[in-house]
Amino acid sequence: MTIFDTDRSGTIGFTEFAGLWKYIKDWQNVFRHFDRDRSGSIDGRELQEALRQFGYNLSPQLLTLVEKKYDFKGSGPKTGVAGPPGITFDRFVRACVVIKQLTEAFQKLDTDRDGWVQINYDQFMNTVLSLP
Ligand SMILES: [Ca+2]
Ligand SMILES: [Ca+2]
Repeated sequence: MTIFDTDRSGTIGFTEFAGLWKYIKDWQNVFRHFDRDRSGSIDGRELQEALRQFGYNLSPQLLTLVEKKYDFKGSGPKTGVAGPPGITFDRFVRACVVIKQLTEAFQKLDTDRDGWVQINYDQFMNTVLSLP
């Protein structure tokens, strides 16, 4: 919840709660917007369209990886719960937030903006572990 705790007080106050509520409402609108077939979940094509509009040009392989990682079926057979195929609302939000944070982490390292970074083990671990 650290992203909503804007004053870093460790708790979520009323204004932060209002911000969180608006944030969720916004995400619900985003989710509904990209759920073109109104299935209640985001499939591969819908995901591609959403990420493209957010400005993330992921390769087809990466899109498949994201889809697999956040697809309900990807949660493993041990849950035994049947859900709609595709990415549900909370997973969609998580996927978008993670892609945003990873992209920003990369861009911070790619200071000359050529799409390449050279980092050592320390920097790699530091980058990955600083992500929430
Ligand atoms: Ca859908
Ligand atoms: Ca670079």
